[in-house]
Amino acid sequence: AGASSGGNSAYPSFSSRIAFIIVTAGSAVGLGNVWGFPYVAGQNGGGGFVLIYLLALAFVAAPAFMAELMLGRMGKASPPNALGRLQAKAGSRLHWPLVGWTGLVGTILVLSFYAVIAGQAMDYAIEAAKGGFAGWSDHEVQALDADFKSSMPMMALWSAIFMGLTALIVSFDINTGLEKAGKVMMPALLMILLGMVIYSGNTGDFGAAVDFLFGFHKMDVTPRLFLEAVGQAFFTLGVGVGGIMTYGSYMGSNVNLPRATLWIVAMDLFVALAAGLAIFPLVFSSGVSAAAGPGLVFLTLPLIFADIPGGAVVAFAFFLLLTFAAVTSSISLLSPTVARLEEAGWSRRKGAVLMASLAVIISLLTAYSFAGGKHVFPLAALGLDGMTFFDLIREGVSNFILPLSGLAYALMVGWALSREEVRKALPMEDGLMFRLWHGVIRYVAPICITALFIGAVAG
Ligand code: TYR
Repeated sequence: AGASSGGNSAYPSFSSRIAFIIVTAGSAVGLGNVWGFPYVAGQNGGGGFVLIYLLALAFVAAPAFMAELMLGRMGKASPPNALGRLQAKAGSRLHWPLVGWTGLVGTILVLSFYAVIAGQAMDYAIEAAKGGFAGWSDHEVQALDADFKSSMPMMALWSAIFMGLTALIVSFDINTGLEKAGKVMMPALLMILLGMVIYSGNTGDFGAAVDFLFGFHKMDVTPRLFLEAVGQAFFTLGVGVGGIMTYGSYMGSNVNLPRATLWIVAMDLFVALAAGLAIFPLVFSSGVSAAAGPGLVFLTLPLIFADIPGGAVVAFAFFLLLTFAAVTSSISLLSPTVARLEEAGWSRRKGAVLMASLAVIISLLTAYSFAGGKHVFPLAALGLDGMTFFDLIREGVSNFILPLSGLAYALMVGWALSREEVRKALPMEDGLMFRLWHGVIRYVAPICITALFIGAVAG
């Protein structure tokens, strides 16, 4: 059973349009939205960064996301094989499957740090359930974070638990595993998030949060800022590693692809902004720094939960939200390699266990980066001064693998496949919307991504 390498009718498919949208939105909505967006926006000064991020989302990442879904639905196989088929169709001599293989490596790299951070979220959810952070001092909150991050066995254990859960869900067929998980966790996540925004709006400084995220502030516009904004836009949608292509391959021909894309991008953006509006009002009313960095949700939020009314409940809800967001994304990250192994005759269960174990082993590099503190720079010898393995993996994936794959997708869809073929695959009428998107995929996205890299190298 399951996927064979032929594009036959036995190829699995999500059971309905809504199931497809929920599961794929679950993939997009992840740690990148709730943990990543607030801290990256915070570090980069708010408003201006958010504006560039929105532009990058609209003109580069979302059109590329649509292209990736389309490639998946056209290719109906794991990313390397789907792209191999499309290469043949386009009669191209370039090696398209290479982009698929790079993506597969990317999925495991993302999982390797996802597992540690999701593990910390799970650990904190348990801490919150035991009575929250009520009355904790600055020192105690820092000690909790430091305890977690200094203990390799603890991080490895949580990483294994998180990946075990992920592998369990992925080992079922897609309608039982991926779909059920999405249908339970996504609505729960949205409810908890809305509850938090309302709570923060009443308890914290909502005006300051809105001004920070959407107001205009003087800031330095550097190539680095663009790279971060574009990287965040790609990461948040999950474009570029083949998770989306794999979900696209399970998308029925009855799904309106452009409309589904709009829904998913809108939901992803909504969650990122809502996470910002849940976190920053509390940050500003408590006087902690918005630029706290990756520790924002673990170092800063518990301090705030420590002295607000109902803090324990809010804390538990928040870390549960973070965990759900992570799981609905990690199952998408594990799917492409498992699909590829299925094509090689493996069972889903065996494939899921093998790839999850690999992710756990590589996650030790992230754990080591945390345990060694910020001051261990094992890569200095390579000229990557000031970077840990975690930094290297996170930035390497979001700022390089994702945009470069996005560029490859844009060139495949915009230039190598024929315009008619692409239009019929979506399908879209030959109207303004299609022309706009096709123009963006053909010119705007490739030019922006290329300019970005030139800027990053030169700057
Ligand atoms: N989009 C997810 C996030 O924002 C990360 C992710 C990346 C998920 C690629 C899936 C995927 O295939 O956290």
